[in-house]
Amino acid sequence: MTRHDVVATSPRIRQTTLLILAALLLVPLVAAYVQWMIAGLPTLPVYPKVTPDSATQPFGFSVGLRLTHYVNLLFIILLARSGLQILMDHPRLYWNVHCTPGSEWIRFTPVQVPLNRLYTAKDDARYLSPWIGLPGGRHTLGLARHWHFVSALFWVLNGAIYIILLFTTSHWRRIVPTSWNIIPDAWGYFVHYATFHLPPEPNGFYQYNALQQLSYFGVVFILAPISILTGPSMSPALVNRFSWYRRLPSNRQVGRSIHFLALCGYVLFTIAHVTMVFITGFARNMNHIVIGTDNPLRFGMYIGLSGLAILFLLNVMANWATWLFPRFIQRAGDAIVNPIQHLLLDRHAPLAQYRPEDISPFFWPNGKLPTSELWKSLMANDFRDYRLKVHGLVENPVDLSLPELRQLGYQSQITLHHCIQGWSGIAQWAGLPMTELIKLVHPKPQARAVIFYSYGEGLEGGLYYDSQTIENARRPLTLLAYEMNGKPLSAVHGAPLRLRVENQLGFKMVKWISAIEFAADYRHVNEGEGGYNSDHEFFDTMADI
Ligand SMILES: Nc1nc2c(c(=O)[nH]1)N[C@H]1C(S)=C(S)[C@@H](COP(=O)(O)O)O[C@H]1N2
Ligand SMILES: [Mo]
Repeated sequence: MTRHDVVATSPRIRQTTLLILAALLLVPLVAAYVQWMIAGLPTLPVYPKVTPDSATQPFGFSVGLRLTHYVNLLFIILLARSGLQILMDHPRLYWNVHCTPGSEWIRFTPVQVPLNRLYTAKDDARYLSPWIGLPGGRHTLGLARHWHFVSALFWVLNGAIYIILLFTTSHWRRIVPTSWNIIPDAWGYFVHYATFHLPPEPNGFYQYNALQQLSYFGVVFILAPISILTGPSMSPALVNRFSWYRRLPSNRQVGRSIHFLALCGYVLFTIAHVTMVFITGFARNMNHIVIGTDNPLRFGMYIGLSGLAILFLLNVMANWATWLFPRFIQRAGDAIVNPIQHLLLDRHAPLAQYRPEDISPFFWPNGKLPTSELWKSLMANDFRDYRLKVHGLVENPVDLSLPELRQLGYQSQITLHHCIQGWSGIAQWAGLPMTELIKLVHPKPQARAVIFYSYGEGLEGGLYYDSQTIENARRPLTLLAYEMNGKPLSAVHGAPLRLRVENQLGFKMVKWISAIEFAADYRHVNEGEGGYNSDHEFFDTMADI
């Protein structure tokens, strides 16, 4: 960055947000100290000493609970690592849907966005060490997403098994509070811990202390559902169809920010949880959760530590496999996730439209401006010589000028754009609905894919392209746009013609379109994955989330 850059300045973390987050942690701490100094330590409930014979409540840890606890740890680690990798592709979090540079509440990059030269969202992506990120590196978001979605599915499945085990036995009583007394009791424990007074602990094999029970309950029944609900709030197919879902977290960026804060919640919980497991009798606690026995021998500890070593190895292998066999990871991810996307997301036509006052003041640009002489000379002449070539499996191949495209039909829409990297923006787009073009060219019945070719190159060279299913191409909001926010499309945003497919992520919306091909499938184009980013960056072939 040069000294003369005009930049959108923002602090690393916004002061109000920092104060709120700090207050959430500090207020209870200060309150605990004040109470201790004025009134002394609160009295704690007395938990009677229990043995297997005298127990009146469910106790112990069944094989199922111990296994789901372990599997949960595996997937939550994979989710956290791949999630951080995704975050670093647009290392800024916002409370507003427009993602205007400078308006973020936190950024994980030292870069201030320059406003006086072309700086794309791709330029803004950061490198992440493979020790933290899965798979690590820069521009590896596509592969991280495969890990994230597959892990999310297995994590939810594992969680469902755990919940079923909990409620089909009476073990739910161990973590679901049944009396409001839990709140003052938990506070009593908190005052003890916060002021470094270790209270006598009940044996966790039979009973948890109040604070312990409340935090387990919070993680399982509050934090996990928050993660599960905020994830899909980032799906264009879902929120551009069912606007009520988007309004739940108020907007995509609120959903994304909360999704991240939930991760912070798991990390804080894990630190506290592991610390307590250590200081309240490590060997006995490990026997409880690893082998299900209640004694102070070290057997469970050794097996448990080996289990952790296996988790570490699995993570190393995940990184290694991703760097060595990225195409395999992409195929496996698609094979597992695409049928679910198909079932839940892809069948719905997007509907959501916005009001003119919702239009974003700034719209992040992406991609590389075309460098070809052809495009430059077309541009210099205001695209008067531009011809859109439509060919392939059609009865009536055509070559259309911009005025001819205008005559074929006109539609204007104000919609929310979702970039795979995480940013969003609202803009008005106008142009020719794809359905009108389809009527004109008459695709043959074998035509299932519509491939859009660009004048521009992708990041690693070679022409950019992407494809749509013919179903998506026929949807009412699918548009060949030549206008943005009431003006002819600018060079940066795709002049003279770009695609809008509102149930898909931005990378499918080819800018600087040169030609459209109707085909049976997309296998014959370049690497055969359906688009430049799927060829080069292993992006999913379906982009509904
Ligand atoms: N030709 C071409 N089209 C492209 C891209 C590109 O790199 N080249 N990037 C895509 C991505 S990732 C996004 S998010 C949108 C961004 O559109 P915008 O630059 O108008 O915001 O364009 C899409 N179309
Ligand atoms: Mo994007």
